[in-house]
Amino acid sequence: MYKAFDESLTDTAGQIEKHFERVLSSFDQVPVTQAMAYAVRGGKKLRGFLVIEGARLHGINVERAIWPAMAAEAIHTYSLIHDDLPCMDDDSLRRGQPTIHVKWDEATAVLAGDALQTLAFEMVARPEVGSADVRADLGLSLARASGAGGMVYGQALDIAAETESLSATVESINHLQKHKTGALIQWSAEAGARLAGEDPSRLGAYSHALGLAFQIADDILDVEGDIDTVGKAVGKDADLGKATFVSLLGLKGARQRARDLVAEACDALSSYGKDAECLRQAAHFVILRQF
Ligand code: GRG
Repeated sequence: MYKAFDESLTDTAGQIEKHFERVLSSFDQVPVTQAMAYAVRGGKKLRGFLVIEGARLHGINVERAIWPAMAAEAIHTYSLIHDDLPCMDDDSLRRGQPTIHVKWDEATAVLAGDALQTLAFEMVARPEVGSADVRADLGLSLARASGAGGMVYGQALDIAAETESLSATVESINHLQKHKTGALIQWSAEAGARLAGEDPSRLGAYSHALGLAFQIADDILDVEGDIDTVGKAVGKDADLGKATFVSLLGLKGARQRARDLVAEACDALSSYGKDAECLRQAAHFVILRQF
């Protein structure tokens, strides 16, 4: 059932990795650039896939879409590197491999994250991406999605919530996750419409629901997944006494909410018809994934 999506996701991941190799090999090969190349390897590349698939829906070819796809993955990878640092989640394993501060050191991890963040803005500003208006729109929206009103805000709320789990509600977790993981997923899905200079609201509605379903699936994996398959430590939320969709809704309730969100995401694509089948399959994949 998920063949078209599976093939497409694998193919996209390969193309994104190849482009990263090309771009990163143009820098002096020092620990920070080696750490960047190591960090962008592996992972599902779901955000890059959303950019390329959303672009295809709007008639934009992969030669243009690959740059914002790399931007989404560069911001995502920077967030993972910094999130794994001892001052944040303190993780030693990511994608089944040692994290950057473990394989190199903390300074290299901070700098590799910083440089991936700035690389993302270089990627959307490249002339191959489109007109100056399109590039400015992509850069502005990416800054908003990833910065103090987006992902960083969500991360700050998450850190604060570690000490305030008693007051957490489904609404407050929705708000936190909408920013922490949702904002970049939403930017990724909307980028294709932005590349075409078109209204991103249908892809926005799709990815808003998708982002929340993704996070619920992540909370479920933290409870039910095993370290070898997930590729990172599991059971951390419960150990820290953190409020999650699972702790608030229970496993059954969280699964049902995720299924409802997937249905909502698919409904938002109805006007695209059959062309959006791959994005619908992506929504189903997000809650069935094991890693
Ligand atoms: C440090 C500014 C800053 C932000 C960090 C998103 C985030 C904010 C931290 C990541 C922590 C985390 C594990 C969140 C759960 C959701 C998530 C982003 C999972 C990992 O994403 P996948 O499954 O990873 O897409 P791959 O490895 O496939 O790329």
